[in-house]
Amino acid sequence: MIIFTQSEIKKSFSINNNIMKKTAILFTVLFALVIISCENTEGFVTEKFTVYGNCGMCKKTIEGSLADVDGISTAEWNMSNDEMTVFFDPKAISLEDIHAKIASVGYDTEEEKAPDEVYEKLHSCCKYERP
Ligand SMILES: [Cu+2]
Repeated sequence: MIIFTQSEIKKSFSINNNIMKKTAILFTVLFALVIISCENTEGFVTEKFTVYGNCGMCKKTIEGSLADVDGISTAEWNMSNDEMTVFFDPKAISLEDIHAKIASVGYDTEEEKAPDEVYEKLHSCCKYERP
């Protein structure tokens, strides 16, 4: 027969209690991190405009020009109709700057023409018909 002394029982309870507390703290921290990592997109706007291009490689380059840019949440280019959709914070980046960034990697937008020398360096299958 196993006999626990009162102090042993107390000890085992307090260890359990400690583990529970630690678990609770861990979950609180994880929950807070999840909330913090959710981007606050208050004030963001969606703009749609034309970007000229051809293929999936163009898509990668066009969308890549706006990846990891401060203030831009999502950027998607539709290969079938040349339509660009950008969800961004106009307080952090202007629409003109967005056009300029796309043009800088070789793609003409309806507002901004890409530099000829950058366009010339595009892969042959990506040399879209310039507007
Ligand atoms: Cu292409």
